Amino acid sequence: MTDFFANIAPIAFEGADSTNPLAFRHYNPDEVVMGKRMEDHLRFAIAYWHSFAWEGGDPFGGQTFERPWHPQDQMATAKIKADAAFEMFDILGQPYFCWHDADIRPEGDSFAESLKNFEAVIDYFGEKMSSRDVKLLWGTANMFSHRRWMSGASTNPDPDVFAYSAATVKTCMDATLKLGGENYVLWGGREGYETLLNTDMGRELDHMGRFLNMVVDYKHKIGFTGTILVEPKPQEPSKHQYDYDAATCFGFLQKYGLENEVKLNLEQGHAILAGHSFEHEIATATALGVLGSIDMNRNDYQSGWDTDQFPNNVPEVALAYYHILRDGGFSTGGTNFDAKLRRQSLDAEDLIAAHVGGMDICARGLKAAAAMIEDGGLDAALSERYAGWDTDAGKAMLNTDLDTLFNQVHSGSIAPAPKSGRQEILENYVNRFV
Ligand code: 3MF
Ligand code: MG
Repeated sequence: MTDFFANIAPIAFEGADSTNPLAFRHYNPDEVVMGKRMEDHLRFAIAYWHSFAWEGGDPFGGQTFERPWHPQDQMATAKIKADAAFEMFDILGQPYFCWHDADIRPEGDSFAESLKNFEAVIDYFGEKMSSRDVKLLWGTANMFSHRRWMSGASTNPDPDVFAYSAATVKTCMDATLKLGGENYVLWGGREGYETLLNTDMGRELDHMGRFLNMVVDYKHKIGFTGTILVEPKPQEPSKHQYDYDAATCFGFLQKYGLENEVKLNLEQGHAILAGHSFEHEIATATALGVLGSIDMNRNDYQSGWDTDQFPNNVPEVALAYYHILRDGGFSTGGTNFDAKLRRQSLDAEDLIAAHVGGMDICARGLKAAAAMIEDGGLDAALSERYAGWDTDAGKAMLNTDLDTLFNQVHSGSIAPAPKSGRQEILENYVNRFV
């Protein structure tokens, strides 16, 4: 037991009129939305990475937070960190959490010592999970912080780092399986380059494709039935990352024969960095059949950095869940908060309030998305806009050739008549629900 959250009671649903800052006003886990409990739709996860491992630093200044689990380079404090994390899970009642290996264990002096530390913490998690409902959404390896990864993990010019990456991912997949994790994530922050002057891009892409095939082979070998997820991001920390966005990732998966084995973990902030909206990335993944899970943390539209803020924009969140629900909702995936406090938000209460607010915004977005689907206005507008393709003439156009279409157009039997896209009317429609 720690006393970090000592004065904070478990968060309850109090309804939309509540003025209690530490209550849910929209997230009511048992409320049924489109035939399913809200908790089962949203599948919230808390990320160890930002909520417990990050210490409040930015490029201009170091640690601002003082936590009972600092300094984080010892096994004793790793356990205190785990105690505090599970205390927060008890307070928030979210169904999942997730980690990088480096978030949860101190780095050792050797691979074997790091692994020993990691396995001890995984066992400690296992004990804590056995007396609670909280589950593991995904595990992942941090292959971007330590200096060994500075030139990449699987794309490193040094084959020894490729081997070290393989060994690291094996241990993280083993731990994910041991804790009953439902997905395994790979995010390639250093899988990219700073300058093409020293980079053989074709070779690096082939190595990354081979590496991901080894990951998939290992998944089958150990009987891991969860989903392997790749998380796109265009840049930061690398100047250019190979997993740029959803479409780029799909092309990569296809080239290396993995499009039926690997899905995507999409993050709102990464979508913004790539010059897309979150719903663009989700709609791309659903169109290509590779939507896996989401990181629901937004970027600041002015700073241009990956600021990883908790969500607070209902219309944006509603449109994201609209596309997720239209795809049938999550299967193994969920809504992870890969989000951090602002570095001036020092208190335990800030950490709880941030998650409460994020969960509530998502619940409002989900309800708005479900209401739009149940009303059917956007679907009806789509059906009307594409109605021509449901006619016999429309269907025939996809099964003919340029000459035939030329003759029809040239003879005047086909003559396009532009119709309104009705964008403002549809934006006003969405506004009724958010
Ligand atoms: C970076 C991220 C990553 C991933 C993930 C797996 C370090 O911008 O979003 O966080 O979400 O946690 O490494
Ligand atoms: Mg992320």
